[in-house]
Amino acid sequence: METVLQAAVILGSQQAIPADICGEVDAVCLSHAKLLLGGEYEVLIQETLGSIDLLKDFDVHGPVGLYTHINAQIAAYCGNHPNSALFFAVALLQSFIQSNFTGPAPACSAYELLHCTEEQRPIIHEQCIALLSVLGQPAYELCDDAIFLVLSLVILEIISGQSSLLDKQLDDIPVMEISETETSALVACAHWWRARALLVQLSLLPEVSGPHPIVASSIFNSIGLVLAITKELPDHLKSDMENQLGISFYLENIKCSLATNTEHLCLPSLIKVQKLTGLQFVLTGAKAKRTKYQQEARSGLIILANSSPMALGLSEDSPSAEPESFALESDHLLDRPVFQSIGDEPLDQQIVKRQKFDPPSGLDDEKLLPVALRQEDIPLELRQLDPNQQPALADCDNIQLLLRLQVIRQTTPAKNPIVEQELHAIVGRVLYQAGLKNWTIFSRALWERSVIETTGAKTIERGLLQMQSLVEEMGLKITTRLLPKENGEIQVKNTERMRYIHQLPFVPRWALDMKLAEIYMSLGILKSAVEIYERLSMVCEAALCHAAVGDEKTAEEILLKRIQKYPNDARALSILGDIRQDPDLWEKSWKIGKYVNAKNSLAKYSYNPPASSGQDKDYVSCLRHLNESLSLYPLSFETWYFYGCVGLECGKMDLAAEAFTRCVSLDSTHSLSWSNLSAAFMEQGKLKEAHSCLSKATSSDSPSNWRIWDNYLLVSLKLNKWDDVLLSCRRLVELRKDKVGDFSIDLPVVEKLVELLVSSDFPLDSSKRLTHFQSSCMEFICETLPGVVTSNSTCWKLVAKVELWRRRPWASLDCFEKEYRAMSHNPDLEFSEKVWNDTVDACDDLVSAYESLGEMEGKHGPGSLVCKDWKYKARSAIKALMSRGKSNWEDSEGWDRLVELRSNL
Ligand SMILES: *[C@@H]1O[C@H](CO)[C@@H](O)[C@H](O)[C@H]1NC(C)=O
Ligand SMILES: *[C@@H]1O[C@H](CO)[C@@H](O)[C@H](O)[C@H]1NC(C)=O
Ligand SMILES: *[C@@H]1O[C@H](CO)[C@@H](O)[C@H](O)[C@H]1NC(C)=O
Ligand SMILES: CC(=O)N[C@H]1CO[C@H](CO)[C@@H](O)[C@@H]1O
Ligand SMILES: CC(=O)N[C@H]1CO[C@H](CO)[C@@H](O)[C@@H]1O
Ligand SMILES: CC(=O)N[C@H]1CO[C@H](CO)[C@@H](O)[C@@H]1O
Repeated sequence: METVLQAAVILGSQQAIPADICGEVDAVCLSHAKLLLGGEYEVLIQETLGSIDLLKDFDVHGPVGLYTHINAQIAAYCGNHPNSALFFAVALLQSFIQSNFTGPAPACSAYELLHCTEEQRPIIHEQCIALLSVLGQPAYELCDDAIFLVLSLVILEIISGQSSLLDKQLDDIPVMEISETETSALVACAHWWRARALLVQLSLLPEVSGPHPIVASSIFNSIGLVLAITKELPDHLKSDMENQLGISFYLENIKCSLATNTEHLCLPSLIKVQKLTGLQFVLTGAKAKRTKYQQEARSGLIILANSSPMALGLSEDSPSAEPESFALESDHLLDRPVFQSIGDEPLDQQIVKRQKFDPPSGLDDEKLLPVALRQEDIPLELRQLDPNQQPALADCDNIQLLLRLQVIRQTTPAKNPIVEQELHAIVGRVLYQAGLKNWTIFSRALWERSVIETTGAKTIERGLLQMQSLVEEMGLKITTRLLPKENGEIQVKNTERMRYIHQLPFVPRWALDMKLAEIYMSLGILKSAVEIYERLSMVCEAALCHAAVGDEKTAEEILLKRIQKYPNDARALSILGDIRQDPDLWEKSWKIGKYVNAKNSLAKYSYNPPASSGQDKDYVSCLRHLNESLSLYPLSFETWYFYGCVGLECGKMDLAAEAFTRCVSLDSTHSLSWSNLSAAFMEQGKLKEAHSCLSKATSSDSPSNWRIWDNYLLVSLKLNKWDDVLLSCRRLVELRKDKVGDFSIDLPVVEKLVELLVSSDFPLDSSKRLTHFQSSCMEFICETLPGVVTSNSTCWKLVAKVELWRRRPWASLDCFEKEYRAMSHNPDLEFSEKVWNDTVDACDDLVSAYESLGEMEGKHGPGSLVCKDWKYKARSAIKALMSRGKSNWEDSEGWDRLVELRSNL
């Protein structure tokens, strides 16, 4: 029965505890669950600490000593009271999040609750930071109450029965096995919370690294997790809980992919969660006036969206303190567009292209952003919405939209104006909706909006202003109000601020500041950026700022100071190595902290040593470094890609194939990886595999890369896959026709295609249809080709051949006429005997064509002829050519041929 409580706590929803359950569950558990859901973490922590004296007899023995001590003190409690221990861990984690992510600041600090002495505090804090550090990267030192996160992680490791990631014995990356039937609900809940806690820990690191992302994502990839919990629920609650937990699970799965930089894996989960909540939405064009001052409506984008009644039913009980309603229009900060005519604005071609629309109509909802090109493509329910007064969305649907926004941002190149417009449309849908605003969702949407605005030249100032005031607001030093006002007595409660914190990407308070600093940097405002980094004690980032503007000296100085004070900061060492290009520093960084980027830098150095080092390119060391880096952190797409390219380059095809296979499993839309993978397969003689990779490559993210199509052509040719040969020919002509003219055609291939086509039967009987190959080959040869190749006689002959096969002798004759015309207009005719010879050939061809085709049945059916006066036309062609060649070629062999032709007629 306690499972009901655990599930409710995972959902963060009071509603999820049925009223009639009170008599059936342990009273302590129930009261703990209520404390958690009421945001009273401190009370729960204090109560639990009453029964375990955590830091009793604690003597300082370094980080591992602290870990061992805590572990020993708490293990028995976890064994005897697993439910309470889990609630305790949750309270610790939530309390940590409240202090560092959401606020408001809790009334007393962790050390007060733990009764630490003044002398103990800084030492314990330092040791906790060391425990939370990962592969040479220190966790963020200024975070508050780090001990809470450590405690929480320890307890969760114990309950879920997993080996610890805190005491750094990382030989094998543990793989999670969660099974619907074998795993108990309690352990499943502990896994779930542990994954959340690991993501919190990751957000304290400058770069994603280590086994933590792998453990967290293996938990969020086990769908058994939800079923392991629900199997222990009373029957009447099962299906409803399964649905709610499922929604949360997929949202968190997406959040986890985003946090671990594996955002390309998000789409399937986004689709699943959309199906679960029944969200309907679509992006379409609209006319809109953006500001009060704008006279004319311009075309823009809008998201139309609607939640299902079921999802709306899931939204929380009404918030205890209603945020005061406030004017979104508050002038220059938040002007809101007014929409007119929806769906009949032509969408920008680029948006259409980005979506890679195959059929020109209809709605494909398995995309990140389903697009409706025309009004009739918009689902009926959405078409009926008032675009300026769209209904409130369920919270889970707002979150989905914000997650999609993040996925789009992380998977598209920065500063693409089309993408910015799409993101604007998403944020707009979340911000401008009827009804009350949820603090977390609304403040996140405001933040996203200011991030987008800082990327546009026109809106950058406004964006910065918004961003600054949001940052101050989160620090509770308010100047310009953006968020709902917290009137003295009615504060936004911590529970409301904490709601959905595990579904939305984590943005710790300092991350807001960091983003601001990043934007200052991108604008070249070095001073403000450095100021922020210094205030946040982010020495490496400050150094990188200096280095970025060419001031290596200052960068080195501050790094050296840092290393002097913290000799174990492997990241600082490695960054100093990057600035000095000094392999010794990287080696040292690897030795003391196994900092993965140090290995990557070493690999780059071996691959491309500077001339001054006197060393040669060293593939063996390069591959060795990359191998070691990847063994510790196998989620890095860039590292696998580099590994694969080096492998290809030095002929290690097995290695390259493995590397690029990993690349495409991390990002299945990366066409260069597919193409390189196929290259490795080709070398291994695996033609079929190579072909299927290329077929993936051609349908992925850069369909306009002609090299890939060229390779596809070659492989398809070898495998006699004529449909694909044809397809690649067509694409190649399209891609290259503007650039290299006639040379975009591979004639021998076209010849093969023609041979194949004319050896098949042309359906005479009108009831028989052309095969796909026949019709598209015909179109290519008879329509595309003549458009790009105008003066190549071989080519014209091929077209003529196909026209004849199609029983269109008149069109065939046309080809010969065009060929001859093109050749005889060559200005070199007078000077070059080669051209003269070729033109005589063309004339010969034309005359034979007149002879053989002229008397056939013409295009107007029985009684008509292809060319009634063919003899006359043939003669005049010969005559015209002779008159042009008279002065120069009268005694050439070509001339004699013309004379002969004339007399034969
Ligand atoms: C690194 O090399 C070892 C030994 O050759 C091999 O077993 C392992 O698979 C390699 N690791 C990677 C990530 O390629
Ligand atoms: C036609 O093009 C092919 C291939 O591009 C070339 O080999 C051939 O010489 C060309 N013929 C003429 C007459 O230009
Ligand atoms: C033109 O054709 C004749 C034979 O028909 C040949 O002897 C002559 O070398 C050719 N000239 C050139 C430049 O190809
Ligand atoms: C670095 C940082 O922003 N730390 C903050 C964590 O949260 C506490 C209280 O909520 C703030 O006082 C700290 O400044
Ligand atoms: C947790 C919370 O505050 N939920 C609220 C979010 O906003 C909707 C209205 O838009 C309220 O009904 C929820 O109670
Ligand atoms: C054979 C092949 O396609 N190699 C490519 C692999 O990827 C690198 C980097 O993008 C290209 O430069 C190679 O041409």
